[in-house]
Amino acid sequence: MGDMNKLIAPSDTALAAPVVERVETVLVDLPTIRPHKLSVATMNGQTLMLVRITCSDGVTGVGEGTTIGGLAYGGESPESMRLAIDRYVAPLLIGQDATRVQALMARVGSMVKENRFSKSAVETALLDAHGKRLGLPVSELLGGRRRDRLPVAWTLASGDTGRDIDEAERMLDLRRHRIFKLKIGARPLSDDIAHVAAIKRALGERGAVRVDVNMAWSEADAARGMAALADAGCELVEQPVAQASALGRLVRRFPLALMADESLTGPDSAFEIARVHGADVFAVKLEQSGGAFAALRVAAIADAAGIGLYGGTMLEGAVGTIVSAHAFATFAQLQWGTELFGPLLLTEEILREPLDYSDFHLTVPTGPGLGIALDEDRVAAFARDGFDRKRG
Ligand code: MUC
Ligand code: MG
Repeated sequence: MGDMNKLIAPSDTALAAPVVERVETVLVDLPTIRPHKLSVATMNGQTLMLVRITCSDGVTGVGEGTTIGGLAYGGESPESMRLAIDRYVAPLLIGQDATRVQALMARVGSMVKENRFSKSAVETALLDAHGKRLGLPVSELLGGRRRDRLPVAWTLASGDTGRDIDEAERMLDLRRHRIFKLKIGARPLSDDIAHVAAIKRALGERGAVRVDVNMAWSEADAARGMAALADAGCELVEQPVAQASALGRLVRRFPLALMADESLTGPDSAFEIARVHGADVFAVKLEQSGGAFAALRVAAIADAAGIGLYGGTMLEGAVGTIVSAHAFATFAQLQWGTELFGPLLLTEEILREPLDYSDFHLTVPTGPGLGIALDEDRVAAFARDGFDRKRG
């Protein structure tokens, strides 16, 4: 009888769910392969804010937050993410059931407003840990993958037309990218149009050309610019203006697609844009959405509204890129491919096994969790201070 009781009533320890034990953050500064020029900033490097979560069952998970040009792109910076997580998010996680990722993120959401990038990083670490615990890739935790490989665009942003053409030719030769996104908006409109037209002329049918203005144009500039871009053979313009209402007035007036990026800040804004059909395409970004689950909701809204989908990037390193890949692999539609090239813009490899970019695609890892392993020595070599630093 005693033995029987043991079988049906295992010890408390065996029943107890693993809890979050430790949350650590680190800033990792990595150089870019060349200056990356956007209308909002010129990047010579990227800072990865990495978060590592250790659970009571010994499982760890890693997440990442990045921004573009510090605070030039949005309201969070790598430093502010670290502070938000160390000071406000970590105490909400410690001691909580690590297997209930959505419930845990809802708890964080109720106590921490905004800070979508920080939340995305933390959610990634929880998903990585839980996937490892269950022996499942993150894509399976997000509903199940529909594809194993994702088309990846490359961004031409050297600031020089000839150099951009050479770079595009190299990418075509390598069979790494055949979709090119050009960063424009910093120069006079006519210079930008000449730049785009020259690149499209050089590539012809071998490469698709799209542009990202990062909100730099007025509505009047955008109307002139979009007409000229369409004539130059550009197939899509991303966020030419800041206001979502102006996007809505520009959409479908010109024979090229209009994509929302900065205006998309999660499911609420996605619903608002979809309600007025204010874009042809959504650039879904996990960080901007507030995490992978929120990004799935943005994608579902787009699907319901007949809006196309594109897998965007915040120029993340390997960790942020791969959680995005897991999420995009589950999307019902991914009509415009992705731009998950972030790790390729960095000079340094921080993974034990590099990601597989080949034949114009990124392969989504199949191992448990994110399916990648950090090279801790490389991370330590580029860390401003280590994961294990003591803070006052
Ligand atoms: C953005 O605005 O889309 C994506 C590619 C790139 O070069 O910058 C990012 C940000
Ligand atoms: Mg953009």
